Amino acid sequence: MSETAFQPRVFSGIQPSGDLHLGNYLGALKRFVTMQDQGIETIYCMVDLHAITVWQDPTDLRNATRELAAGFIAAGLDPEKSILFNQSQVPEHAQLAWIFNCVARMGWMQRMTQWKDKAGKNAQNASLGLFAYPSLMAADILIYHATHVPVGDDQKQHLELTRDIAMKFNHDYKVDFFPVTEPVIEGAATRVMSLRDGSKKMSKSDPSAASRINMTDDADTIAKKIRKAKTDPEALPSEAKGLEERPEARNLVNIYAALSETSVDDVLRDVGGKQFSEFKPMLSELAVEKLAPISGEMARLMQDTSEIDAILHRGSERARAIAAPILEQTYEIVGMVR
Ligand code: AQP
Repeated sequence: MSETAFQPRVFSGIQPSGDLHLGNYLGALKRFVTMQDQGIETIYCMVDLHAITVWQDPTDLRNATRELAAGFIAAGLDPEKSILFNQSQVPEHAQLAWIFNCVARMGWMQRMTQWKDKAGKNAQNASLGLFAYPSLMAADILIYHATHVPVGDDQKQHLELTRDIAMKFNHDYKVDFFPVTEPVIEGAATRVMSLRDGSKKMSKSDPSAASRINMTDDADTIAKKIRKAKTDPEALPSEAKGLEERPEARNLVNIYAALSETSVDDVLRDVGGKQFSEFKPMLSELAVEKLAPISGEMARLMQDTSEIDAILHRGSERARAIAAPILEQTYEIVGMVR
C-alpha cells in the first residue's frame, strides 16, 4: 500500500442488490480478506442505501443484506478483526453525502459511465439517487478518512470522483481534512466478465442467470454454467499474449488464475495446448473446491439471522464511533452551528 499522511485505513462495500457472484468475490471480497489479514484497520459495509437507487422489494432487500453479511463472514471476514455493518445503521454516511452533493458538480456526475449505462436512454425516469450515487460512495469512504479502497476495475471512475470531491472540499474550505484515497485494484480478476459475453462484466443485474456464477450455486449448477460458457474453437495458448483477441478464453483463464492464486502465465504453462473440453472441467472442479465451503457456511449462518443482525449492529456502533467525530468536524469546517 502506498503511503499517505493519514493513518492507513481500508473501507469498501458491496450492494445487497442481488446474489453475490464470482465477480464480487474475486474482484472485491477475496481481497477484503487479504487486507484484513495484513493487520490494517478494515471497515466493510453492505451498502443498502446504494441498493435502493433502483427498486428493491423490501423483503428481498432485508434477505439480501443478511445473505451478503453471511457471504462476508463465510469468505473469511472476522467481525472482531474487521468492522462489518450495513450502511443504513450509520446515518453519518447519508449526512456527509449531502455535504458532498453540494461540493460535487453536475458535470462530474453526468460523466460517470455507470450512470450512463444504468440510466441508459431512460435517464429522465431514473431516480435522483442513482445520479447522486457516487457522492454517497465518496461519503462512505471519507466518513472514515479511509486511505485505501479495494474494488474491482469497474469502480475506478467512482474512486477518481471520490478523490476529486476530497480535493475540492479541502481546496474550497482551505483545509487538509479529507485524504485523497487510493484505489486498490489488484489481482488476476479485477474485471470478471459475463460467461455469455466476454465484452460485458459479470453483474448481479444481468437478466441471464447463466452469465454469472453465484456464491450460492451448487456444484452441478457451477459445472453446468462453466460447461455452457461461451468460448472459441481454438486450443488454449501457452502465453498470455495469445489471449489478447480472445475475451472469453481470457476470462476463464483469469478466473482460474485468481481462484488458484497463481498468475495467468503460470496457468498457461500448465494448460497451454489444451482444448476447452479439457480445461472447463478443470475450472469447474477448482471453482467448486473453492466456493462450496463458502456457500455451505453461508447457508449455515443464514439459519440464525439474529446472530447476523447482532454482528451488523455491533459493527455499526464501532463504525459510528469513528464516523461521528469526523462528521462533527466536517460540520464545524462548513460553518454549521452546533
Ligand atoms: N465482474 C466483476 N469483476 C470484478 N469485480 C467486480 N465487482 C462487481 N462486479 C465485478 C466489484 O464488486 C464490488 C461490489 O460491487 P457492487 O455490488 O457494489 O456494485 P456493482 O459493481 O454495480 O456490482 P454488480 O454485480 O455489477 O451489480 P449491478 O448489476 O447491480 O450493477 C465492487 O468493488 C466492484 O468493483
